[in-house]
Amino acid sequence: MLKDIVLPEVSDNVDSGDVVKVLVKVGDEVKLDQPLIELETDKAVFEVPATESGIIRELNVKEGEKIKIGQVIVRVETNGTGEAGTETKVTVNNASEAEVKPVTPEPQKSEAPAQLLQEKPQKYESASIEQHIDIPQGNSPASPSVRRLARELGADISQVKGTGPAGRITEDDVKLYVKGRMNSLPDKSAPAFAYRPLPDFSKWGQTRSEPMNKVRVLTAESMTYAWTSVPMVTQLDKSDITSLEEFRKKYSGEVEKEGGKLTVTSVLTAVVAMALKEFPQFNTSIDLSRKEIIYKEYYNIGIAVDTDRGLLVPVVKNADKKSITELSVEISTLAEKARSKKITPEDMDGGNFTISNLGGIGGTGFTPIVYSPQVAIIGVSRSAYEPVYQNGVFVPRLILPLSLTYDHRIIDGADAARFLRWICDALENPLRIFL
Ligand code: CAO
Repeated sequence: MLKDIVLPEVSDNVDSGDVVKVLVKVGDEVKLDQPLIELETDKAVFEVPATESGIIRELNVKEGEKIKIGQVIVRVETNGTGEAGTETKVTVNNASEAEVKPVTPEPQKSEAPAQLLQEKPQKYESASIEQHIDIPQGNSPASPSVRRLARELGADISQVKGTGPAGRITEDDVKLYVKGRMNSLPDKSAPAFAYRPLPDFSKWGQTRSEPMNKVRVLTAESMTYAWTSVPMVTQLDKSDITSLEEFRKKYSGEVEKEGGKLTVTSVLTAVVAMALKEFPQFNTSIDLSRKEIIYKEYYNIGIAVDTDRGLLVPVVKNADKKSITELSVEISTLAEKARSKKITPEDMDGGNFTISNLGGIGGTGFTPIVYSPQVAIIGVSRSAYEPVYQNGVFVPRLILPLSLTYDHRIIDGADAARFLRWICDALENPLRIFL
């Protein structure tokens, strides 16, 4: 038997809507509740479900057409059990709230058994809103099928620019967005950093080319990634390490007996581990895909080591649990392993924060690059005696220049200033470390 499926009452004050998409065709077998069309009204875009199951024999609507409540959408050939007869009212309250409510079915002259007529309203009561209606949210007006497509393709619909009427996102917009994403993925066969064609240098003189080693390629990739994706700021400060130098001289022999070298690097590693506990946002990573901050409750400090192959960054694991002697021994061991090519990937994994000490070489200051996904790095330059004005006179004090580069997406300038000052204070009062 042929039955009409009509556009049900949608909402108060809404008597018609535009067909955005027709989801079925003649000959399709549709099931009860299966979406037939997407309809757009002033209030929402939603799917209109089938109120009958059967085979579609007539399709009476077209995309772009305006249809009225009660207008026949399709005629279906049912199996004659007569599940029909229920008039469905789809209520759309506003753009953030919607519900599907049945109107109490009135017995029609159809042959529907009473039992089925009673079951049907329950079915609509329990149906989830998303099953039937997908309300445009925020700045991403899109129909349910477009949203579904975006979900299937793993695209974040809020990132897709709509080109349809009133900025509505179309299927093509989603496909174009996904295509763009695919094209912007790095070509695995090429280094993941941008390069431009070079001029022919031999025009100006003799040249020589040699392949970049693995360390150089990886350094170039990670530095380019960090430089181009992380908004960084560098905070500068100075620490008076005159007392620390006395401490270092006094105990360096003892540490040496244990196989380590007591330098500003090992003391700073202990201080940084403590500082990260005081300032947890420096011990994080950002997950932009989820808009989340990942706080780490372990304190692994990377130490930049200058090797003849290039820069390597072995990691002192759980630095907060180690004495300064242990840290000194471990840093000496890791630096030696890095320089003698014995370092393993595990030795370099899992760092949360990096220390780059160039002071052994020289320099009065530099701005290191954050080793993303870490969010901060501290640079150490060469300490030198400077005249410091104290109690009316200039006195010679050993001053250590420090530079803290941080990811400004997660760390504010004031926090960076406080963090670096905390470190400077701790170095100025080495006994504080043992409190
Ligand atoms: N100011 C003054 N002197 C310093 C100093 C500083 N900031 N840091 C170290 N020194 C001194 C040490 O006390 C030591 O002096 P002595 O030989 O008289 O005892 C000497 O410089 C050499 O120290 P070191 O290099 O053997 O030991 P360290 O713990 O200071 O450093 C390491 C270890 C691995 C960090 C260092 O060897 C290294 O490789 N530094 C380069 C890091 C780098 O390349 N960074 C740039 C990365 S790009 O951002």
